[in-house]
Amino acid sequence: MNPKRQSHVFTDNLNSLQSHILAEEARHPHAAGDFSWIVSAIGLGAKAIANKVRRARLEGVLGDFGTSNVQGEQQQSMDVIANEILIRCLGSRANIAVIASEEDEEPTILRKGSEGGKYCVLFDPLDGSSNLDVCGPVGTIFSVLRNNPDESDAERTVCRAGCHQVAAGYILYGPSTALVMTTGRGTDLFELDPYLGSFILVKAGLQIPPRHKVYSINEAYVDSFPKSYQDYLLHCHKSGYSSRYIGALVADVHRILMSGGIFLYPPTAAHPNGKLRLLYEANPIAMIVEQAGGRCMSGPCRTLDVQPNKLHQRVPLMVGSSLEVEDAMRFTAQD
Ligand code: P6P
Repeated sequence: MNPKRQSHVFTDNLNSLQSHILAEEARHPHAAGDFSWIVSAIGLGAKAIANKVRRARLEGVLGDFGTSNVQGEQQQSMDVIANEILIRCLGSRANIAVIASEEDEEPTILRKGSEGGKYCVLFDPLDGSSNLDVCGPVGTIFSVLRNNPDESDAERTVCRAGCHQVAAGYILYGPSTALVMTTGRGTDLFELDPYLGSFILVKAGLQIPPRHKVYSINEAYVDSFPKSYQDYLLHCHKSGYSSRYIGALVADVHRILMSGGIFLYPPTAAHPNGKLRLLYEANPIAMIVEQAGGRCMSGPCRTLDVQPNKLHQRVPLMVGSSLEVEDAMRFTAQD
């Protein structure tokens, strides 16, 4: 072959999110393509949200919406917009039974099991949205569970331990738009090619370095952390650690997924059970990180084993490189 020609022969194939999921489904003969429908809806919603995020200031949709969500937090206009986009994209998928959002007090029942509702999708439509006002990174986080057709109560249907998730992922709206997802067979990274309008697989089977001396925590609250966390931070200060904190969970976790390190949101005076929500923030992040060789704890428990009892339940979180989390647990395990 002409040597010049060879330089144009790609060493790896061009795989989109869609073709990657279809290939995954082909491994499971019983899969009926249902799952691809959900992933394509999430991918469509992510592209629509990315477009809105990048034009938010030009379209005058930054800042407060003027209402509070069920958490009592000021809703940003873009929280409401992103929430509506995801509901419109997911609502059209005939195999989704229940959707639940950080922005809505109750889950929404779209259809029963007997009407084809096979899955439940939970999401934080725009995590860290206050970063938008300063052109900072924000994200969407999603979790997919199987529907329980014998359970009539929507909240009980989605209040399942994170180990039952069939898929989880996030989209990071930063200098590029990255989508990270797992279906329980490793964690894969896709990047949105704005010219193709597709998420392109750029790395399958991400692995978090087991150790990296960077911790991520809001040290402004250190006086109200449990003493064990204060002792751990002193250990970090004396052991040559650096600190990074973006204030958007997806962005801080993505840094850890790419380079390693540890993120902590301990119990504080304002949030004695932790600030982050178990079902649509901690659980999907925990599945993603564990599938990439990391660890995720909520107090003394593995996050994915915590049994939820409320849709908007909060938990403390300690997530990242396996050896970094193990070091931190030596301080906090007795809490
Ligand atoms: P704090 C954003 O509001 C968020 O829910 C996460 O994305 C982020 O990690 C955390 O809260 C930041 O909280 O108290 O440090 O501002």
